[in-house]
Amino acid sequence: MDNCIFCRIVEGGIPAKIVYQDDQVLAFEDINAQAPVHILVIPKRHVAAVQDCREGDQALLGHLLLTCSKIAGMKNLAESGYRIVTNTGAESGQTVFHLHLHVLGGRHMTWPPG
Ligand code: IU
Repeated sequence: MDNCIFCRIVEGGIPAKIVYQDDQVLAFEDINAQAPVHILVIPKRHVAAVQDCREGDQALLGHLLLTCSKIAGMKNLAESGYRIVTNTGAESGQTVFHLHLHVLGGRHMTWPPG
């Protein structure tokens, strides 16, 4: 999508600190980190949010979650624990309307989130 900032990151038009990618997904450091580790995992194909996914996206959604787990391992978070978050819709706090999973770790997390 032309006006999507994460699509532009996928295309290389905007720089990002990429930590992992394959043919389907890209993972990069969040520019406004909320924890010592804060990585965004996105599909390379534009999908606005979870609610826009369909039956045919099952494998992609699973791959996104497994990529979060892979990144947690890369960042040595597997033992200490970490949080995976995806905001869906403006009321939830979603500000970029290209599906992304936040992987947050390296500090104690509280619950419930605000
Ligand atoms: P949200 O769940 O849609 O609110 O998360 C969007 C995230 O994207 C947020 O944490 C931003 O700091 C982050 N981000 C980024 O890493 N790079 C960008 O160019 C932009 C937003 I715009």
